[in-house]
Amino acid sequence: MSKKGDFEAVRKDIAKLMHQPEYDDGSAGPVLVRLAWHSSGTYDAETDTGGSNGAGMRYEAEGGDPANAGLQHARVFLEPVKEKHSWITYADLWTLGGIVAIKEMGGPEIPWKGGRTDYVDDSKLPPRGRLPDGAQGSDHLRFVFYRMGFNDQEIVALSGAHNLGRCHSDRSGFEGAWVNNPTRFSNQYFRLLLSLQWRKKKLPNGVEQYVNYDEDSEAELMMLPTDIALTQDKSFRTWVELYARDKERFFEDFSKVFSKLVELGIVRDEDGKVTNADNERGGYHA
Ligand code: DDH
Repeated sequence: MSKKGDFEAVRKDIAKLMHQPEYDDGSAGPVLVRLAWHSSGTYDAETDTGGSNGAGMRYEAEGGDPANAGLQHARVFLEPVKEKHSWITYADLWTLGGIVAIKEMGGPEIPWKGGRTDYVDDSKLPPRGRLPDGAQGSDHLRFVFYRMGFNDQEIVALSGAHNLGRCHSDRSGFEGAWVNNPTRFSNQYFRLLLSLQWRKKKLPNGVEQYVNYDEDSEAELMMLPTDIALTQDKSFRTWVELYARDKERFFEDFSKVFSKLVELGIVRDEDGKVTNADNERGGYHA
């Protein structure tokens, strides 16, 4: 047990659980990043519903959303950290998990503040279907991410998270990794989007994705239809090209936009204290 509010101690313990030789590519990192993103990405700016406050994935309505299949692995990885630092809210732990994982995998430092609540406000619950569907195109990407309050540049920067991890046919129906080293954060995803030849492939389960067919590449890599859409849309493509040639700029922009992602729906006063979290009912005392 650490002192209440000692996020440094929590960060250290999250970093320690990154190495998972029995799991996927040997790291808990990618699935932790996806947990942080799915906790936050249900936000709707217009109705001020969804977002990381409330840690709604603990309950069937949100946790059982097919879009969240597989994220129980991330929650299980983090459980010992919650047991040790019981004062931290799940909403803080799940967002911080992604931030620490990105850093541990060689990515940028991302500003993060605590104070989210675990109190579930029923009027803020997001309906299912708010997260993006990989089978769609650029109109869908804009519909989903504009709703959260992001622009085209931010959509492309955020998509660079697909440098990490893989698709699992038993979770999403898609299969495979985007890059050769999926536990190392870089801009390789953007470089491969532009440099490899991608062709459509129908998997045995009927799901269509893109795979590379270059003879000289090391392994079969994949892209979702939504990833390929970033190269086909003129506005998105400009940013793909920039991030493919300028890794520093990608790291800088990714840091800003991921930080904005995990703050969606969180309101703070000038001292950084969250003003829309009911901490009496679900905050530090939960
Ligand atoms: Fe993603 N993502 N994502 N993604 N994502 C999947 C895996 C991972 C889409 C679909 C999928 C973001 C955006 C999009 C990560 C991070 C982020 C999988 C595979 C699908 C499908 C799941 C599975 O089978 O296990 C789509 C569509 C979009 C979009 O439209 C833009 C964003 C914004 C992020 C982010 O973190 C900022 C990560 C990491 C993974 C790898 C997870 C793992 O277990 O490995």
